[in-house]
Amino acid sequence: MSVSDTLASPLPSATRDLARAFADLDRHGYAIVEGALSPERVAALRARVIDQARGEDAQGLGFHDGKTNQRIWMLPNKGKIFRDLMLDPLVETAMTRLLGKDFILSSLTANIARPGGVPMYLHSDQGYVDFWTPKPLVANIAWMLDDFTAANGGTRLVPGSHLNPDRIDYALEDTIAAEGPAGAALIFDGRLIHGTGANITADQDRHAVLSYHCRPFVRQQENYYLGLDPALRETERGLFLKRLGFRIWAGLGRTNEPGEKGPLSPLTSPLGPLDPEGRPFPDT
Ligand SMILES: O=C(O)CCC(=O)C(=O)O
Repeated sequence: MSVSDTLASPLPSATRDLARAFADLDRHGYAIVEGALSPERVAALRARVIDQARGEDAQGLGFHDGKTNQRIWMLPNKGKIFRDLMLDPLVETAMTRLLGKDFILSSLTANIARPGGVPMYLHSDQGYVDFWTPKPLVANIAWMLDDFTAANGGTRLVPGSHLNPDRIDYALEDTIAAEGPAGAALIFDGRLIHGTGANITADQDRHAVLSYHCRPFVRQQENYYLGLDPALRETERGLFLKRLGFRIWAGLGRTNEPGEKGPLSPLTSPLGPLDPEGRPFPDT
């Protein structure tokens, strides 16, 4: 498939047909899956995002991009509703297809694009890799918690740019807005050029949760080894811990435990320097 093939076929629109969505992903680098979230789930997630955003501002900890937009980081710590979203069957299916079955979470964040927000710089989510890769190393799902429109900051993207090995600079004029109804999931290849759109409405905030994933040898955007609430390490599901990367994969991520099977635990007393008889050796 080439960039010209992409340009020759109609651009993706919202679909409930997963086979079509995956064909859109291959050809255009993105797909819009309609009805990925029920209206009840959209309402519950949206309400939590709004409350959390206000709560973080109230504590003076809100993370703001520019004057208006707000990002909420580390959602795995911020409610079971987000941890359940992380393990949604659509995530499992789409990310396995794009990144292989051992994909891990890179970050789980909310992004609120508010009126007056300027367009985010155009980038690919694997832009820190300074060469093109024939397969994606990372991939993203933007869960639409409002209708996404060109006016309210629907994600701008350059269709087919995932297939362009020449890492050219794209301009806003090269982009289109991803549009879809609340509850849709915008799935995109990590090589696709994109960015949050400008919200030019008078009064419509655009809410999204972004489930960003990577292959298991890529450094994650959020550092769960340091940042995850330690209580969750004790109580959460095995799959949750696997998706955060708390397992040995292909020999990577070892501590001192030999096994490759289950999630690793933090070392409470790491093995230190020993003398030949196995006694502690002074660490001076
Ligand atoms: O919120 C959006 O529309 C896209 C955000 C984005 O581009 C990103 O997080 O990399």
